[in-house]
This record gives sequence, structure tokens and C-alpha cells, in this order.
Amino acid sequence: MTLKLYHFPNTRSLRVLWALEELGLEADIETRQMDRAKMKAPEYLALNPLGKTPVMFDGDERIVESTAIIEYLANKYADGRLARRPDDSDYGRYLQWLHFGEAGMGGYINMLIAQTAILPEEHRIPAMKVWAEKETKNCLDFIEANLGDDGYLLDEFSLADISVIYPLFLVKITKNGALMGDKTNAYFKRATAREAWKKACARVD
Ligand SMILES: N[C@@H](CCC(=O)N[C@@H](CS)C(=O)NCC(=O)O)C(=O)O
Repeated sequence: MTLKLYHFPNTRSLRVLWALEELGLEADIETRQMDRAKMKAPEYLALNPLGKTPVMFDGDERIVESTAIIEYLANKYADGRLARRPDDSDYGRYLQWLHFGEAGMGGYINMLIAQTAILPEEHRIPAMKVWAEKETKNCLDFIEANLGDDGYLLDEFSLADISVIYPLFLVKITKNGALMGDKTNAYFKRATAREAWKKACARVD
């Protein structure tokens, strides 16, 4: 196994780093600072033609899409730990949350971040901000309604949490945390108290 991850702090490569830590897998981690211009330059495009993060290599095999990468790691190198199999009773919910964190929620979160943090004020569109907040809140309410007073999305911590916690992290760091319900806030605190999350976040250079 020769895993190489290009990690950009605070971006979706955090999901991959977190999964590597949780699963106890070794990888060569090259940390770079987020710089959109450099990510669209030939040197980085040769690594990831999308000019996005994350990208991971397993030998000659290149994989993009953070939630696909974490499932690949668990199933290929960790005997399916933190994943679920078709005959598990929570397999459907596992897949739902694993995909919801990115496919269901990622686009709205990106829009919210663009309209509240990334775009210069003069490029923001008030109607888009309202729409992004409304759709993000809809996603957050769905999470809130499915959480108990303790524990995780499934009976035990899983890749589904690694997927869903990342957009919650974005909601928090862009100061949109008021959109999150009490159970979701407690869930976020619980998950980010894990040693593996802390180690992944500490990797900044
Ligand atoms: N669905 C992709 C999204 C990748 C993505 O959009 N990454 C962001 C950072 S979190 C990025 O690279 N942005 C740079 C850009 O769009 O220029 C995944 O989950 O890997």
C-alpha cells in the first residue's frame, strides 16, 4: 500500500485525514495551503485535473471525491471498519448519511459560504444568500430530527459521521452556527472531541 494524500487544511481533505487517523492507516501526507490560483496551475492540475481538494493516490490509482476516498480506505485497507455492509441492518441509513454529507448538503453549504464568507461583499447576491440559508437550514433540521441525545448518526461512530461532520464544521467556521439545533451542536462537539479529529485538524503544515 502506497497511499499519498494532498491535504489542504480545513478543506474536504480533512475527511480523508480524519478517516486515516480513525482507521490507523499510514499514508504519505503532503500538506499544502489553500490557494485557488495554484490549484488551477499546471503543476496541481496534473495531480487533480479538477483543480480541487482532496486528491489521493494509491500507487498509480488516483481517486477524487472525499466520501468515495474514505469508503475506499475502509473497505480496501481496514476490513470495512467504520463502514457497513449490505447485510447490516443499518446499511441503508449508512449509505444515506455517507452521501448526504456531500451530495445532499455540499452544494447548499458551498453556496452559503460563498454568499457569507468567500465572495467579496460587492459580488454577493442577497436572494442567493437567503436561498442558501433556507436550504442549509432544511438539511440541518433533517440532521437534528435524526439525532438522539447522545451517540452518533448510526448506533456507533461510522464514516457517515465523518461525511456529515465536515459540512457542520463549515457551518461553524463561517459563523453560521446559529442555524444548527441543540442536538446537532452537541453531536458536533462529541464528534470533534475524538482524538482522530483533533490529530487531523492539527496537521496544518
Ligand atoms: N465533492 C468534492 C468537492 C471537492 C471541493 O469542492 N473541494 C473544495 C475545497 S473543500 C475545493 O477544492 N475548492 C477549490 C475550488 O473550487 O477552486 C469532494 O467531496 O471531494
